[in-house]
Amino acid sequence: MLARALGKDAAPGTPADEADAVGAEDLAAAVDPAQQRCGFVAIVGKPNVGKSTLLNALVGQKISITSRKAQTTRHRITGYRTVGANQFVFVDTPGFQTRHGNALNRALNKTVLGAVEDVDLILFVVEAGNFNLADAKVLDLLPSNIPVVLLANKFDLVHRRGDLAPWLRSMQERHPFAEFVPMSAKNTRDIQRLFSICEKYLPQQPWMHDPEELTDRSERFMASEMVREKLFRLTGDELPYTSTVIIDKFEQEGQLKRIAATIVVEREGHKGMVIGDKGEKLKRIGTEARQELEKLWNCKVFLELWVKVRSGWADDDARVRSFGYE
Ligand SMILES: Nc1nc2c(ncn2[C@@H]2O[C@H](COP(=O)(O)OP(=O)(O)OP(=O)(O)O)[C@@H](O)[C@H]2O)c(=O)[nH]1
Ligand SMILES: [Mg+2]
Repeated sequence: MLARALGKDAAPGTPADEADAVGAEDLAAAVDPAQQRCGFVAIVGKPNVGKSTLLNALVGQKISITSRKAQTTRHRITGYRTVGANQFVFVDTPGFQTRHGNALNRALNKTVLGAVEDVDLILFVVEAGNFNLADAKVLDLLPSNIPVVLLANKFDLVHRRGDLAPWLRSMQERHPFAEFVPMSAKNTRDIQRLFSICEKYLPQQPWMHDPEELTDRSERFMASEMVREKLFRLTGDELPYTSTVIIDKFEQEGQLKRIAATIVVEREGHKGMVIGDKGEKLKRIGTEARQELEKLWNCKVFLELWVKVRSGWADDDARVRSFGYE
């Protein structure tokens, strides 16, 4: 189980010293199970609208990787947060792919469809003031029996805020949204406000997770994702879509985690781009991923990276599955 770092289990926005004073065990003991509420909140939208940034802010710790490039998230990633009597199970999803129909994109879209079934609330994320065909395709997928909140993210980038009123009215005609929330996933106050908007949709039922628990994802998964994030952030545009990361070794030696991972790319030319001049790029990817993992786990990490070419993996259903995509 990947546990929450100390001091992160209190209500969002609570100063760290107060957070420490209310430990997770106290919290669990203090809330009568008859009063507890617990439910699933799915975060969906087209690529790059800020879904994972939002998940991390809601969970209070970085568990889902983010980047300026589309197709960053490739899995359903669940993050937990308990605030007062309410336990939220947030579900981050890949951006819904409408461009290419290769095996990887089909797997990503299957993941999105699976994630919106049986949830209590859907946060449909768009960029404030924008709505195009890619957004419309996601909206079409949403089940009609689940409440949907329109989350107009990146509100900080909207210069003429007065223009948003007619846009919101036009959105009202597209779907019977339960609520409209213009906000920024990077703004703490907005995140706090979002908790109070979402809590009423949680059914009254005992919590499903220890309040200290953070995510359903394993440490191995986190390791491969952090490497992939650095690969996304530190390489050119063409590379991310055709590369993936697999973990070859994950060993615990006392307080040290020893990890070996392979970055899989599609072409020989891509290999050079990942390795860089005199291995500089690969070294930087490794260093930044290691630092991120040490912060997440609060322990020392030894990370060894390799690069391998597997032509056409993203077009090959069996290979896409073998690399851990649904
Ligand atoms: N200005 C601004 N940028 C934001 C906000 N939220 C997210 N971003 C940025 O938007 C980019 C995409 O964020 P992600 O969280 O990776 O987006 P995503 O929807 O998860 O993307 P995919 O996983 O590829 O579908 C990143 O560069 C974020 O820093 C926001 O509220 N304001
Ligand atoms: Mg994402």
